[in-house]
Amino acid sequence: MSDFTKLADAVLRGDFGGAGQITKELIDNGADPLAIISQGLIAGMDIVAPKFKAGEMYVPEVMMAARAMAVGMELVKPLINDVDIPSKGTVLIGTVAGDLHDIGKNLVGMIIESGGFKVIDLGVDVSVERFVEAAKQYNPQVIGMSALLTTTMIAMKDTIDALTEAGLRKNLKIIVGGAPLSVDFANQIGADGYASDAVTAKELCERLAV
Ligand code: B1M
Repeated sequence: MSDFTKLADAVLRGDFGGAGQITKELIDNGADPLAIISQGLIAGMDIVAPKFKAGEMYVPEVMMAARAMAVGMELVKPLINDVDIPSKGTVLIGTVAGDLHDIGKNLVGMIIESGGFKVIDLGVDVSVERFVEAAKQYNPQVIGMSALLTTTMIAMKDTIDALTEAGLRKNLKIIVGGAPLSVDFANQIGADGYASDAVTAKELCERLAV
Protein backbone atom coordinates (compact mmCIF):
# COMPACT_ATOMS: atom_id res chain seq x y z
CA MET A 1 0.00 0.00 0.00
CA SER A 2 1.46 3.41 -0.96
CA ASP A 3 1.67 6.18 1.66
CA PHE A 4 -1.06 8.09 -0.18
CA THR A 5 -3.35 5.05 -0.01
CA LYS A 6 -2.50 4.64 3.70
CA LEU A 7 -3.45 8.29 4.25
CA ALA A 8 -6.75 7.87 2.38
CA ASP A 9 -7.43 4.78 4.47
CA ALA A 10 -6.72 6.65 7.74
CA VAL A 11 -9.22 9.34 6.67
CA LEU A 12 -11.80 6.70 5.78
CA ARG A 13 -11.39 5.12 9.24
CA GLY A 14 -11.58 8.53 10.97
CA ASP A 15 -8.13 7.93 12.46
CA PHE A 16 -6.99 11.51 13.24
CA GLY A 17 -3.69 10.41 14.79
CA GLY A 18 -2.83 8.21 11.82
CA ALA A 19 -3.88 10.85 9.29
CA GLY A 20 -1.71 13.46 11.04
CA GLN A 21 1.26 11.11 11.35
CA ILE A 22 1.20 9.95 7.72
CA THR A 23 0.70 13.53 6.47
CA LYS A 24 3.76 14.62 8.52
CA GLU A 25 5.84 11.74 7.12
CA LEU A 26 4.83 12.55 3.56
CA ILE A 27 5.76 16.22 4.12
CA ASP A 28 9.11 15.24 5.68
CA ASN A 29 9.81 12.95 2.72
CA GLY A 30 9.22 15.83 0.31
CA ALA A 31 5.88 14.73 -1.17
CA ASP A 32 4.02 17.35 -3.22
CA PRO A 33 1.52 19.05 -0.85
CA LEU A 34 -1.15 19.14 -3.56
CA ALA A 35 -0.71 15.39 -4.10
CA ILE A 36 -1.08 14.84 -0.34
CA ILE A 37 -4.41 16.66 -0.56
CA SER A 38 -5.78 15.11 -3.74
CA GLN A 39 -4.35 11.57 -3.58
CA GLY A 40 -4.55 11.15 0.20
CA LEU A 41 -6.91 13.42 2.13
CA ILE A 42 -9.60 14.07 -0.48
CA ALA A 43 -9.23 10.56 -1.93
CA GLY A 44 -10.26 9.23 1.51
CA MET A 45 -13.32 11.48 1.69
CA ASP A 46 -14.22 10.45 -1.86
CA ILE A 47 -14.70 6.91 -0.53
CA VAL A 48 -16.66 8.16 2.51
CA ALA A 49 -19.25 10.14 0.52
CA PRO A 50 -20.79 7.26 -1.49
CA LYS A 51 -20.64 4.95 1.55
CA PHE A 52 -22.63 7.51 3.56
CA LYS A 53 -25.15 7.91 0.77
CA ALA A 54 -25.55 4.13 0.50
CA GLY A 55 -26.18 3.86 4.26
CA GLU A 56 -22.90 1.97 4.81
CA MET A 57 -21.49 4.72 7.05
CA TYR A 58 -23.30 6.82 9.66
CA VAL A 59 -23.13 10.48 10.75
CA PRO A 60 -20.57 10.06 13.59
CA GLU A 61 -18.23 8.05 11.34
CA VAL A 62 -18.49 10.64 8.57
CA MET A 63 -17.75 13.44 11.03
CA MET A 64 -14.68 11.54 12.31
CA ALA A 65 -13.48 11.05 8.72
CA ALA A 66 -14.00 14.74 7.96
CA ARG A 67 -12.01 15.64 11.12
CA ALA A 68 -9.19 13.30 10.11
CA MET A 69 -9.10 15.04 6.73
CA ALA A 70 -9.05 18.43 8.49
CA VAL A 71 -6.08 17.37 10.69
CA GLY A 72 -4.05 16.57 7.56
CA MET A 73 -5.24 19.74 5.81
CA GLU A 74 -4.06 21.94 8.69
CA LEU A 75 -0.55 20.48 8.33
CA VAL A 76 -0.41 20.84 4.55
CA LYS A 77 -2.11 24.21 4.10
CA PRO A 78 0.83 26.35 5.35
CA LEU A 79 2.98 24.78 2.63
CA ILE A 80 0.84 25.97 -0.22
CA ASN A 81 -0.31 29.24 -1.53
CA ASP A 82 -4.08 29.57 -1.26
CA VAL A 83 -4.30 30.30 -4.98
CA ASP A 84 -2.60 26.98 -5.77
CA ILE A 85 -5.36 24.95 -4.13
CA PRO A 86 -7.75 24.03 -6.91
CA SER A 87 -11.21 25.28 -5.95
CA LYS A 88 -14.49 24.56 -7.65
CA GLY A 89 -15.95 27.78 -6.24
CA THR A 90 -17.21 29.37 -3.05
CA VAL A 91 -20.22 28.08 -1.14
CA LEU A 92 -21.75 30.11 1.66
CA ILE A 93 -23.72 28.06 4.15
CA GLY A 94 -25.78 28.77 7.23
CA THR A 95 -28.73 27.71 9.35
CA VAL A 96 -31.56 30.19 8.89
CA ALA A 97 -32.89 32.80 11.34
CA GLY A 98 -34.42 31.43 14.52
CA ASP A 99 -32.87 27.97 14.07
CA LEU A 100 -29.95 26.69 16.18
CA HIS A 101 -29.56 23.18 14.70
CA ASP A 102 -26.12 22.82 13.15
CA ILE A 103 -25.10 19.16 13.14
CA GLY A 104 -26.52 18.51 9.66
CA LYS A 105 -25.35 21.89 8.35
CA ASN A 106 -21.80 21.21 9.62
CA LEU A 107 -21.79 17.81 7.94
CA VAL A 108 -23.02 19.36 4.69
CA GLY A 109 -20.23 21.96 4.92
CA MET A 110 -17.55 19.33 5.50
CA ILE A 111 -18.71 17.16 2.61
CA ILE A 112 -18.95 20.14 0.23
CA GLU A 113 -15.47 21.24 1.33
CA SER A 114 -14.10 17.75 0.78
CA GLY A 115 -15.48 18.01 -2.76
CA GLY A 116 -13.05 20.86 -3.49
CA PHE A 117 -15.15 23.95 -2.71
CA LYS A 118 -14.19 26.81 -0.43
CA VAL A 119 -16.90 26.81 2.24
CA ILE A 120 -17.73 29.88 4.30
CA ASP A 121 -19.91 28.90 7.23
CA LEU A 122 -22.03 31.73 8.65
CA GLY A 123 -23.14 29.58 11.59
CA VAL A 124 -26.63 29.32 13.04
CA ASP A 125 -29.55 31.75 13.41
CA VAL A 126 -28.32 33.63 10.34
CA SER A 127 -30.52 36.62 9.63
CA VAL A 128 -31.79 37.53 6.18
CA GLU A 129 -29.63 40.67 6.30
CA ARG A 130 -26.50 38.67 7.18
CA PHE A 131 -27.01 36.32 4.21
CA VAL A 132 -27.41 39.32 1.87
CA GLU A 133 -24.39 41.13 3.34
CA ALA A 134 -22.23 37.96 3.11
CA ALA A 135 -23.35 37.32 -0.48
CA LYS A 136 -22.07 40.82 -1.38
CA GLN A 137 -18.87 40.33 0.63
CA TYR A 138 -17.84 36.84 -0.60
CA ASN A 139 -19.49 36.68 -4.02
CA PRO A 140 -20.24 32.92 -3.73
CA GLN A 141 -21.40 30.67 -6.57
CA VAL A 142 -23.82 28.91 -4.21
CA ILE A 143 -25.63 29.75 -0.98
CA GLY A 144 -26.81 26.75 1.05
CA MET A 145 -29.44 27.20 3.72
CA SER A 146 -30.37 24.65 6.37
CA ALA A 147 -33.52 24.53 8.52
CA LEU A 148 -34.65 21.81 10.94
CA LEU A 149 -37.80 23.42 12.27
CA THR A 150 -41.10 23.81 10.46
CA THR A 151 -41.32 27.26 12.07
CA THR A 152 -38.01 28.46 10.54
CA MET A 153 -38.43 27.08 7.02
CA ILE A 154 -40.19 30.29 6.01
CA ALA A 155 -37.01 32.27 6.72
CA MET A 156 -35.59 30.56 3.62
CA LYS A 157 -38.20 32.24 1.43
CA ASP A 158 -37.55 35.61 3.10
CA THR A 159 -33.82 35.19 2.44
CA ILE A 160 -34.31 34.17 -1.19
CA ASP A 161 -36.66 37.13 -1.75
CA ALA A 162 -34.14 39.52 -0.16
CA LEU A 163 -31.28 38.15 -2.30
CA THR A 164 -33.45 38.54 -5.40
CA GLU A 165 -34.49 42.08 -4.44
CA ALA A 166 -30.83 42.99 -3.86
CA GLY A 167 -30.14 41.91 -7.48
CA LEU A 168 -27.77 39.14 -6.41
CA ARG A 169 -29.37 36.12 -8.11
CA LYS A 170 -27.75 36.50 -11.55
CA ASN A 171 -24.62 34.44 -10.85
CA LEU A 172 -25.78 32.89 -7.60
CA LYS A 173 -27.54 29.58 -7.04
CA ILE A 174 -29.43 28.81 -3.86
CA ILE A 175 -29.82 25.35 -2.41
CA VAL A 176 -31.81 24.33 0.64
CA GLY A 177 -31.98 21.30 2.90
CA GLY A 178 -33.01 20.00 6.29
CA ALA A 179 -35.29 17.30 7.64
CA PRO A 180 -38.69 19.06 7.29
CA LEU A 181 -38.05 20.24 3.69
CA SER A 182 -39.10 18.72 0.39
CA VAL A 183 -38.40 19.32 -3.26
CA ASP A 184 -41.88 20.86 -3.61
CA PHE A 185 -41.16 23.36 -0.83
CA ALA A 186 -37.82 24.24 -2.47
CA ASN A 187 -39.60 24.90 -5.77
CA GLN A 188 -42.32 26.97 -4.08
CA ILE A 189 -39.82 29.34 -2.44
CA GLY A 190 -37.76 29.77 -5.61
CA ALA A 191 -34.63 27.82 -4.62
CA ASP A 192 -32.44 26.40 -7.38
CA GLY A 193 -32.12 23.03 -5.70
CA TYR A 194 -33.03 20.82 -2.77
CA ALA A 195 -30.77 18.19 -1.21
CA SER A 196 -31.96 15.58 1.24
CA ASP A 197 -28.44 14.78 2.47
CA ALA A 198 -24.88 16.08 2.51
CA VAL A 199 -23.61 14.12 -0.47
CA THR A 200 -26.53 15.24 -2.65
CA ALA A 201 -25.77 18.81 -1.53
CA LYS A 202 -22.19 18.41 -2.77
CA GLU A 203 -23.42 16.95 -6.07
CA LEU A 204 -25.86 19.85 -6.47
CA CYS A 205 -23.06 22.37 -5.90
CA GLU A 206 -20.97 20.60 -8.55
CA ARG A 207 -23.87 20.85 -11.01
CA LEU A 208 -24.89 24.43 -10.19
CA ALA A 209 -21.55 26.19 -9.57
CA VAL A 210 -20.49 26.70 -13.17
CO1 B1M B 1 -34.19 19.96 17.96
N1 B1M B 1 -35.86 19.51 17.00
N2 B1M B 1 -35.15 21.42 18.84
N3 B1M B 1 -32.57 20.16 18.95
N4 B1M B 1 -33.67 18.33 17.25
C1 B1M B 1 -35.80 18.46 16.01
C2 B1M B 1 -35.43 18.99 14.60
C3 B1M B 1 -37.22 17.80 16.07
C4 B1M B 1 -37.67 17.11 14.76
C5 B1M B 1 -37.30 16.85 17.29
C6 B1M B 1 -38.70 16.30 17.49
O1 B1M B 1 -39.55 16.95 18.04
N5 B1M B 1 -38.90 15.08 17.04
C7 B1M B 1 -38.09 19.07 16.42
C8 B1M B 1 -38.62 19.88 15.24
C9 B1M B 1 -40.11 19.70 15.06
C10 B1M B 1 -40.58 20.49 13.91
O2 B1M B 1 -40.27 21.63 13.73
N6 B1M B 1 -41.38 19.85 13.11
C11 B1M B 1 -37.09 19.86 17.26
C12 B1M B 1 -37.45 20.87 18.19
C13 B1M B 1 -38.93 21.09 18.38
C14 B1M B 1 -36.50 21.64 18.90
C15 B1M B 1 -36.75 22.74 19.90
C16 B1M B 1 -37.87 23.74 19.53
C17 B1M B 1 -37.02 22.05 21.25
C18 B1M B 1 -37.39 23.00 22.38
O3 B1M B 1 -36.56 23.77 22.81
N7 B1M B 1 -38.63 22.93 22.76
C19 B1M B 1 -35.39 23.46 19.98
C20 B1M B 1 -35.27 24.58 18.94
C21 B1M B 1 -34.04 25.39 19.13
C22 B1M B 1 -33.83 26.30 17.94
O4 B1M B 1 -33.32 25.88 16.94
N8 B1M B 1 -34.27 27.55 18.07
C23 B1M B 1 -34.48 22.31 19.62
C24 B1M B 1 -33.19 22.22 20.09
C25 B1M B 1 -32.32 21.17 19.81
C26 B1M B 1 -30.95 21.00 20.46
C27 B1M B 1 -30.21 22.31 20.71
C28 B1M B 1 -31.15 20.28 21.77
C29 B1M B 1 -30.26 20.00 19.45
C30 B1M B 1 -29.45 20.70 18.35
C31 B1M B 1 -27.95 20.64 18.59
C32 B1M B 1 -27.20 21.15 17.40
O5 B1M B 1 -27.62 21.07 16.25
N9 B1M B 1 -26.04 21.69 17.69
C33 B1M B 1 -31.46 19.35 18.79
C34 B1M B 1 -31.41 18.12 18.08
C35 B1M B 1 -30.08 17.38 18.12
C36 B1M B 1 -32.51 17.62 17.35
C37 B1M B 1 -32.66 16.27 16.64
C38 B1M B 1 -32.83 15.24 17.74
C39 B1M B 1 -31.51 15.82 15.75
C40 B1M B 1 -31.14 16.80 14.66
C41 B1M B 1 -29.82 16.35 14.04
O6 B1M B 1 -28.78 16.88 14.35
N10 B1M B 1 -29.85 15.30 13.19
C42 B1M B 1 -33.96 16.48 15.77
C43 B1M B 1 -34.77 15.23 15.58
C44 B1M B 1 -34.40 14.51 14.33
O7 B1M B 1 -34.06 15.10 13.33
N11 B1M B 1 -34.51 13.21 14.39
C45 B1M B 1 -34.56 17.67 16.40
C46 B1M B 1 -28.67 14.70 12.58
C47 B1M B 1 -28.28 15.50 11.32
C48 B1M B 1 -27.06 14.87 10.66
O8 B1M B 1 -29.38 15.38 10.43
O9 B1M B 1 -29.90 17.84 10.66
O10 B1M B 1 -31.46 16.29 9.39
P1 B1M B 1 -30.08 16.65 9.79
O11 B1M B 1 -29.21 16.95 8.49
C49 B1M B 1 -29.20 16.07 7.39
C50 B1M B 1 -30.26 16.41 6.34
O12 B1M B 1 -31.42 17.01 6.87
C51 B1M B 1 -29.54 17.24 5.34
O13 B1M B 1 -28.23 16.70 5.36
C52 B1M B 1 -27.87 16.34 6.69
C53 B1M B 1 -26.92 15.18 6.66
O14 B1M B 1 -27.19 14.26 5.66
N12 B1M B 1 -29.40 18.68 5.50
C54 B1M B 1 -29.11 19.44 4.42
C55 B1M B 1 -29.43 19.48 6.58
N13 B1M B 1 -29.18 20.73 6.23
C56 B1M B 1 -28.97 20.75 4.91
C57 B1M B 1 -28.65 21.80 4.04
C58 B1M B 1 -28.48 21.49 2.68
C59 B1M B 1 -28.65 20.20 2.21
C60 B1M B 1 -28.96 19.15 3.07
O15 B1M B 1 -28.17 22.41 1.77
C61 B1M B 1 -27.67 23.64 2.18
